Amino acid sequence: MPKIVVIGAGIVGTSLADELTMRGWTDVTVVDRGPLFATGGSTSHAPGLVFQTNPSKTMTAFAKYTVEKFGSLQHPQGWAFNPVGGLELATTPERWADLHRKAGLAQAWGIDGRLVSPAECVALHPLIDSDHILGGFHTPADGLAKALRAAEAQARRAQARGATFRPRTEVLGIVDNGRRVTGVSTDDGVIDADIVVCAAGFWGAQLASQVGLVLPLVPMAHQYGRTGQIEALVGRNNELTEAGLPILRHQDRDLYFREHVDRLGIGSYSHRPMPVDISTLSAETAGEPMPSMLPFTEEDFAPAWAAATELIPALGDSKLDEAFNGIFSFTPDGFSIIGEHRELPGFWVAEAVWVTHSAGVARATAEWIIDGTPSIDTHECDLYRFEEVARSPSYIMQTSSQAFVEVYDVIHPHQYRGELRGLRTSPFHARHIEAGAFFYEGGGWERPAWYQVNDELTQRLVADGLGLPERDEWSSKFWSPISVAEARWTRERVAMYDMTPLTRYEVSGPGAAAFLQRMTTNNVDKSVGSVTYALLLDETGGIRSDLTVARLGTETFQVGANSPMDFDWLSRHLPGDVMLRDVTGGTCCIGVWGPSARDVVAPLCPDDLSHNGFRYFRVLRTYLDAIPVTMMRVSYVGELGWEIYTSAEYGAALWDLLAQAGRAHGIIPAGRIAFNSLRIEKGYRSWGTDMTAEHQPAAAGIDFAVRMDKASDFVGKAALCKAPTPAAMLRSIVFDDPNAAVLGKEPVFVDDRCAGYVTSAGYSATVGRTIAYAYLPASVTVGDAVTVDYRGEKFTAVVHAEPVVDPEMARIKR
Ligand code: FAD
Ligand code: THG
Repeated sequence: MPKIVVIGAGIVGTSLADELTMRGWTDVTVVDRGPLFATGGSTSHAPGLVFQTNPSKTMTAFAKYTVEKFGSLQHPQGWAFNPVGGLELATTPERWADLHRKAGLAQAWGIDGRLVSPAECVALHPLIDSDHILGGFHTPADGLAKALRAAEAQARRAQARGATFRPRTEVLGIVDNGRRVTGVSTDDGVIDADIVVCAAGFWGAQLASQVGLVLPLVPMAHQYGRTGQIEALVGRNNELTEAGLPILRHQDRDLYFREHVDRLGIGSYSHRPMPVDISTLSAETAGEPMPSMLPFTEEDFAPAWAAATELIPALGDSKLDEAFNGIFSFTPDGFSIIGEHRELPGFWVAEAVWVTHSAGVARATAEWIIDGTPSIDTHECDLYRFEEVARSPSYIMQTSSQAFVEVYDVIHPHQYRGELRGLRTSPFHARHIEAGAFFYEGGGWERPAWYQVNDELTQRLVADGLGLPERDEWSSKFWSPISVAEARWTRERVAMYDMTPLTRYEVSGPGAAAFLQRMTTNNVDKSVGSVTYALLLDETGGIRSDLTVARLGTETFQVGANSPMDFDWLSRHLPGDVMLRDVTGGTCCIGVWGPSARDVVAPLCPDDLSHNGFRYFRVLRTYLDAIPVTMMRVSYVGELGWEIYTSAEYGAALWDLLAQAGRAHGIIPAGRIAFNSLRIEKGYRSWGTDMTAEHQPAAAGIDFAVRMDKASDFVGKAALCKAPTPAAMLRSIVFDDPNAAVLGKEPVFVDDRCAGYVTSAGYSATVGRTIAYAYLPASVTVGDAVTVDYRGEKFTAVVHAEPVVDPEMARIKR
């Protein structure tokens, strides 16, 4: 049995010890610098509010498990979880609308919740003044975690199964043998281990840096205080129950509240971000009760107090009598960080985890360590999700500070970061700006969403009487009707798309073909010049990614991928005779697509670009005018045309060449929104939303890319052999109302029962309706009617045969 050392006996370390030993891995030693169980880490003073609903399905699942598990824990002093319910308030129309969206999220992810009137808010929580309240969202199963009791109860169970806890033992370093981790060195000697899990809370980044790992987290101070006795609370609770009123969020003023018997606890995010420099921390916290507590800075709390007394007049002239600036981790995207160090096998991290998500994260980590794959999709929390730029200290600090500022803000699903822009630009960037591009940001890249120059086409659409959808304010954000004109123009004429941010790798060497055969589901060992659409599966058959594999030479492939996690996954399996190189940055790509694409490109090319001269899903190295290019006859938008790659220095010339040659054919630049709507029309999935490791190919409707009969074995094949037919399937639904718009994650109802959720959506210029993908029970089939709840509004839609546009492939194959 492997020997495991867990660094940190906070809520994460203790929960992990429980989850590991529960699965029979009982040789677990948990080491903490502090005493047990009030170690002095963040867990020691977490007020323990657990609001389960989160835009992320995964985070919600983590929280659900925490509620379930903590609810069943036994502790001699009393409850570990008190389901007092949760109440989020709206005092602005924007928040009230957003709570409607949140109610939809809760339904989609299976959390019980209800929107309530101001009067009901007061009935639920009599201390609040309903004057400014527009309504609330009540979730009866949310509540309070007693983090220290939960930690201790889980630790005791682990101990009973054989785990050891070593308090007052500080880990000074990680020990390895040059190949993998072999233990930790402490102030009390070396402890041997086959596996070390860093669950050291906000100190984790420092420990991980010792083994060359960047953990993008920032320790940040956050203010919490308790009032003196509040008259109105006297007699409501006793020391045992502690609280009875729902935990409360007043997000418009960045506040939350809970009861502590007859006093009120108030947490505030309304202050400036207060990142903590860990190297000076021990000096600053000297004299404080805990190393994770900084002295309270009263001036930062002033606006919070004013807002609190306004909401809760019963606070009257009481004041905070115990308050502190507590420290915990923020990350650039708000997600936790879980995974194993690629270069130092055996070293794992489970970091930046709230009490709320702790049991879920611990379970996923234990499954990952023991079974090799977590049972739910965890890509949002993957240690290797970060682009290289996102691991720079400056990026980590700025984005994590922004995450703090925005923690309670109303965040639009398409909202893109405002800071740190312009980091990665394609060689066409100057042209985009000239054309009036509105940029989205993704992976550090500037990505045109639409181009203002195309507004003229929008006017033409209107003049032709084709109409444009009338979107509400929310769905019009980060959106433009110009995108509809761009999409339409792509189907009717020709457009060029900047595909530079599409991640691509060169895979080469004597073992390249065999390697890709083993890693992917399709047969990629075909002739030089072939392109194959294939999937990366994990060992359980879950979809890790979808790729295009282009064979450039006998031993050279170009792989079109989705995220840094693909690079990580391929790297972990890489044999010695194969080289893997990310070539995204040094190259660029323009997609030229539309019925006139051949007319634009063929005259520039010495090779035969006719339908039979350059067939669909083939790749060719050639020239366009004087520029060396690699052309791939592939189209994610579902039109005739090519992805045209060249190295970065030729990029600007290539853009100008195509724009010039295309002028006679009416070529336009087109952006991401048009791109997305066209690929949805065509039935193409986007990894990360329409499919994740939670789905097998059959559920996602892409089993055509799996060759169960290919000669070589591939990762995930064994699991697919045993797989039952999927209970839920990805379907295309088409809305009835031409003005209906959804953005993703909305609940979908069949016969008035929530049966699934939307994954992605786009307005189809071709059918004049919004088309969305949704996971629905397998029994729901083409022609069935469904209803989607969009921020409280019900839209009807019908399940449509796929793809909605061009099922005969006539547009592409011509
Ligand atoms: P910790 O509890 O910090 O545990 C890490 C442990 O590692 C510590 O015990 C530390 O001593 C040990 N350690 C570190 N380095 C070493 C080393 N080198 N050697 C040995 N041991 C080491 N979350 C919620 O879900 N709901 C809330 O309402 C909530 N409110 C909060 C309010 C405040 C004021 C604060 C500060 C946090 C709040 N949080 C809340 C966040 C939550 O407290 C933390 O995210 C969570 O407790 C982190 O747990 P952890 O086990 O990762 O870290
Ligand atoms: N271009 C390239 N690589 C990529 C993408 C891309 N890799 C990541 C992602 N996008 C992969 N997604 C798809 C999805 C569908 C198709 C291509 C890439 C596609 N599918 C054909 C179909 O389903 O009709 C495949 C037909 C076949 O298997 O022959 O074209 O955009 N370079």
